[in-house]
Amino acid sequence: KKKALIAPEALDKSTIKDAIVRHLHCTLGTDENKANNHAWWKAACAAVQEQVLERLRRTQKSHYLNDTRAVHYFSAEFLMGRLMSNNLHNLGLFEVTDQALKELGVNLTDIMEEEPDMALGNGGLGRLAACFIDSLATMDLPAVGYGIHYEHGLFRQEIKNGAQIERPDSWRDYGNPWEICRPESIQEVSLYGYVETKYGDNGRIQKEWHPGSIVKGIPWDIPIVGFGGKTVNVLRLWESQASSYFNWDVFNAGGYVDAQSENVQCETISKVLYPNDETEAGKELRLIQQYFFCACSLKDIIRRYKRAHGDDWSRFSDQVVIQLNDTHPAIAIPELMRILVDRAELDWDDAWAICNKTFAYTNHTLLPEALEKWPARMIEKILPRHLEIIYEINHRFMAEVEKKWPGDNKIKQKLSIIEEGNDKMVRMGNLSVIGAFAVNGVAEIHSKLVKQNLFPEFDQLWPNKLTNVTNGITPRRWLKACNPSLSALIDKKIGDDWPMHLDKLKNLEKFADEAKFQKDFMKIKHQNKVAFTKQVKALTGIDIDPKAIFDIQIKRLHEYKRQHLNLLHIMALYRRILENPDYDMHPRVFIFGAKAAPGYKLAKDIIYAINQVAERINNDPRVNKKLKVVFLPNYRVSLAEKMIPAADVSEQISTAGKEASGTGNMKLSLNGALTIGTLDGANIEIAEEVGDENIFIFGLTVEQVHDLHAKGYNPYDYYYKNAELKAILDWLETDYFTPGKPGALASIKHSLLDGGDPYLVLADYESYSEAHKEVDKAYRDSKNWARMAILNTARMGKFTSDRSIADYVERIWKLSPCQVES
Ligand code: 26Y
Repeated sequence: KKKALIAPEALDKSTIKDAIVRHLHCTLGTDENKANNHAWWKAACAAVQEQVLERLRRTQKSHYLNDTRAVHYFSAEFLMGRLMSNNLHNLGLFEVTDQALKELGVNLTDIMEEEPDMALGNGGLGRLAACFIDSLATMDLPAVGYGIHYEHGLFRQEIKNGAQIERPDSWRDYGNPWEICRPESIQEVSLYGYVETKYGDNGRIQKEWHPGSIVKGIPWDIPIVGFGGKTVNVLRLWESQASSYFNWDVFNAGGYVDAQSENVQCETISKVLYPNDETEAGKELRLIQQYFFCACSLKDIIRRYKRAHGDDWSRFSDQVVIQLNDTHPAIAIPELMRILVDRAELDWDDAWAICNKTFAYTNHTLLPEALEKWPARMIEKILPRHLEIIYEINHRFMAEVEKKWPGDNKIKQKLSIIEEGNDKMVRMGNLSVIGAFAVNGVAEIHSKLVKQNLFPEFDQLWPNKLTNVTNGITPRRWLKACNPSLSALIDKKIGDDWPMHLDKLKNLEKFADEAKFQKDFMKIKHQNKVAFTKQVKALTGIDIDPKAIFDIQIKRLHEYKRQHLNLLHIMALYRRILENPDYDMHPRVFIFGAKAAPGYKLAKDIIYAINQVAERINNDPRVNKKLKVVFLPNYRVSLAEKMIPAADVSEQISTAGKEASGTGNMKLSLNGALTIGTLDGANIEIAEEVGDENIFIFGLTVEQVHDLHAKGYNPYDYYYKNAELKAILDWLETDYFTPGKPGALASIKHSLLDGGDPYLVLADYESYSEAHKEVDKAYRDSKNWARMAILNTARMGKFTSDRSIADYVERIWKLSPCQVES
């Protein structure tokens, strides 16, 4: 008889101890005396994974028996970070495992450091996908995440002489204890070749794609444990491999080595994550990556659907909804059409109706350089049938446009999936809007701009298609797990159900003025800062004072995010102190974490500038009682988890209208950091929630940015008007920060003056500098600062990813939870 699943609360210390030791012996083949931290970590993971897999099995059985409708989250990126702490917390096994390991003479915090980050994403979009699948499982919603099993995730960043160096990331070198290979679900995907047109006996034109190459997709499943441990969904990631039979001929003809080189090509598909975000490079391999994972995932979905419904397609869109995380998986739209029309032999209109009820699309950016466009010729070469289908979709859509706007060729040109020109381009954004039944932006302001500026005509054509779902973050990882002391304090004050119902943090408001609570809250912040100070020392050798204000900017490096605005202000403070040693300010440590896309020259120059300015300031005894600058190398999820609990100030300073939402802003505020920020993205909604008196807003609004550009922006106006600003910019051209290398930082100045300052750094400088004076003043009123910090934490309830998911469910997915029997 099968042993019943042990409820997590019934798993006691000795059971866990036994399981860990058993895995140390039987899975790792070592023993307590020989095991190092890495072996202990693996054994502990295996013990946890046992619990996870039993719950996964039950979840899958429940979903199958209930024939549930499910959401399929298609994303080229999942930035998962580490899983151990998260899984332990979500299973409710953290404390007891900590105790069990203690008795074995092992420290849980130490062994968790052995886990490499799963960095299969660039930044916000990838981390959002990770938070969303956490919430989906937590809310007992049937969901599958689909993506790519990159062999190398986002590069590891090293800083050498101030400059970024990229090193390969190898997250699986010593095996990943969480993933399960599923050879029984391997799929095959076609590429290249040509299309044959045939005439069937019913007079119908039939298209047959004769592929030039076939690739195998091997699924690796990562269990996603919901909080409370009832539902365990999966993240299914596809690894590419050469299809063995396809190369058979070459093989027999004595082409063993040739066959191998073809293998290598197939296997490169899932080799590496493209480290660009926001700038599309138009690389063929990237398009192949996108098609590869979409085609594998669709086949997987259809196999599962057919198991329950056979060849009856009429219920497909009742059972399946596919969310496209940006346009990266948009090729799934013509792929589903191909399957329905060419394979299942449905009429075009019936097939299109199914497609149009299946796909929904999330837009994450308005920046023109991030909107994906593929050369039609490239699609034709790799996916010849898909290009035909895209043309057909477009042809029929153009007829609709003609009906709505007769004779208006301008509008047709604008809405067409095809951008005409010497090199025809396929606009994936337009394809997505046309193929999806719902399109959403990721914050109120962003969704408004998507409607007004990006897709206004689509909004007129389909007034209910475009909508908003404001982003969120999982409070399990971003408060409970990363900030255990603050979590314990909150538990004590308001009970421990806030991780599931983040609105309950509101109950902290009434303690915001209570001296004792303020003291407890700020004491935890201080302890977190002390702990972080040690990390900084270990990672950089820099000493920082935990009594200083920790002012943190963590995000990808981009001109529009304006790390250089932060830098200019740091230089201004430096200069003010040099000019007046008594310059009145509370000591401040500016801390950065940021990776630049390897080909983004100016972004790398800004990293270099931050490091050079830091070097000079940190070694200048004249200012060191007041000012330090730290650039932490290799910013990633696990580093964010250490930085965020230690932050006093959160820098969210993008040019208004450019940051779609931001999610780091939510994490920092949730952990009691005060935001200095522009009225951009989710900052606006954060300000609405926390109240204007608990946030430092500065700079031009979206409208003012628009007006300034319209009337003609001249950065030199600001340069000549503001003596301090001019002095700082000129300083960049000297060799003060780069001894012996004058001009090494000049590219920043040039981009801001002759380059036209596209992100209005100079226009916002003065307002930013004034806002920082307010921050400084506010910090010195420590009681009021404590109150503001508490109110930030208390009022972040809206930004749980559970609320985002609830919005998606209600507005787009129409899903119901499925209780898993325990
Ligand atoms: C086309 C390719 C080069 C590309 C690859 C990655 C383009 C964009 C990206 C990633 C974009 C991204 O991370 N966007 C961010 O999404 C977050 C989640 O919605 C937002 O909070 C954030 O404002 C936005 O910049």
